[in-house]
Amino acid sequence: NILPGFLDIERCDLNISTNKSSHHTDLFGDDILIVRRGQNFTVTLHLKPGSKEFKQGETKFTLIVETGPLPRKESDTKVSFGLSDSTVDTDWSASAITGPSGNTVSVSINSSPNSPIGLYSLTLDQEGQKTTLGQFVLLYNAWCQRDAVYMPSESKRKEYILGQHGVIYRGTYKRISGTPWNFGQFESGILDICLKILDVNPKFVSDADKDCSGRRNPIYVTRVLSAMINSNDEGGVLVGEWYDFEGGVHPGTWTGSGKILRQWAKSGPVRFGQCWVFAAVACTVSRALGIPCRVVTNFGSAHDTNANLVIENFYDENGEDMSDDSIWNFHVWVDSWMTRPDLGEDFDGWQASDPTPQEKSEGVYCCGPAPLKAIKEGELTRKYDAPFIFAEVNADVIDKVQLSNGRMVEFGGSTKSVGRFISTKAVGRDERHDITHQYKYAEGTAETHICTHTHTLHTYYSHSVIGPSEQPKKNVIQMPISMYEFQFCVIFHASGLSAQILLFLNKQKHV
Ligand SMILES: [Ca+2]
Ligand SMILES: [Ca+2]
Ligand SMILES: [Ca+2]
Repeated sequence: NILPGFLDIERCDLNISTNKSSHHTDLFGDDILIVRRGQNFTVTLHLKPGSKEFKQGETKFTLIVETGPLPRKESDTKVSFGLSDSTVDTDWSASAITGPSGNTVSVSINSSPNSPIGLYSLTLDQEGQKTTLGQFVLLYNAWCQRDAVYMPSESKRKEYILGQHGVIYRGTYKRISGTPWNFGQFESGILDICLKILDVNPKFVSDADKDCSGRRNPIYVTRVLSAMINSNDEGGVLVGEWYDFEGGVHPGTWTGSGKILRQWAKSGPVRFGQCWVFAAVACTVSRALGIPCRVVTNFGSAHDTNANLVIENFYDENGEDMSDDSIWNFHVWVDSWMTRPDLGEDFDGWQASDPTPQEKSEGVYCCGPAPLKAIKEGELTRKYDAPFIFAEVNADVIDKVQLSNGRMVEFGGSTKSVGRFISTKAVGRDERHDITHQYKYAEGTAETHICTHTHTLHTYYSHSVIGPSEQPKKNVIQMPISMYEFQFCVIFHASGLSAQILLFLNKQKHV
């Protein structure tokens, strides 16, 4: 019941199909408006007979968009904006013209390229008289230059956001085999389940306002997903199992993500997953939400259990393996594409995150996102979990035997066996694309020596000789590598490595 003198709206047409096709969301099977942020979409208001006419430049109204259970202006989860002559690219804005038939108004709306993603309601406000226009889902926009996930190549966007068919590499480095995977991110109902994953994450449960506001940031959402795809801690999507598959499905029998996500939404954690299943489901959810994502396989992948960046194989005198550290034939995770304003533009681009539950990070089974550039350069203080991922692709291996008198004797090792043939599906083709060089310098080159030294120093400094309690290890890793490049290479080839380096560092600290 609109008072005279205001627009009396019979219905609002969200122009779902035309908006979806211009926002690259037409592949979604859902009959709901799905748009990407930082880009215009148009809705049509149909006025009741006898309504006041819309006159451009004269008629005024405000639009209100709201997301989450506690929409707040301060959190950018509630935004009100009036009509302008034209929309702007940088913020929520709207303009309107009279439609061709006279009793319609065509309203063009632009969202902020930094808005939280999620389900929104759209309301029209005429001096406090509110009319609900409808709902829409807002996603990240790799086509928008102002968006943190902007990806300049159309062929890459087609692969990493719109691609539903994947190839996942497994096996050993000597015999790599690719298996097809159906990501299914556009299957009807999947987007809704992806939003549900965000809505049951513990950060949302404990502070919904902060969590919804945080959804503007793909770094935040990627980290949440790396926790939510495994069932540890919070009842996330998949239960990991490597030995006994009683009461569930062998991880090797899955061929796509859709069935897994639907089963989780219906009845909770799905039994069972292993690394490639966790990664493939994470890729589905990331692509559905609009974050460019790829599944990555690392052969000879280290699992460093004590964060010393070295894989120590301990044996007793009878040859029994006593190690906690391990090296997998292969391990699978995901890379997601985004800027890193928290770290600086040197770290923009691919970010590794790993949803397989291996080690806790900040008290939760999650890992990443860590910039590939930080992993390659050995910048291991960069958030999140760079040391763990560095070790997966570039840990040194040391073989030791414990003698009956308790003494440890080193008898072998390798600096080259961990992290080989890092693989993902090629863009637009069913071929293996080797991305090892994006994670590490070629084994044996000078750059590797520098990186290796960064972590070798860290290792000895924090664990073997001095001990972390006496000297904070960050003093070491924060040293600019370039300043010591030459000295490191010299020492590397000398004997008595650890003692000499420590001596050198101690001198430096007192300069
Ligand atoms: Ca979890
Ligand atoms: Ca270790
Ligand atoms: Ca190496």
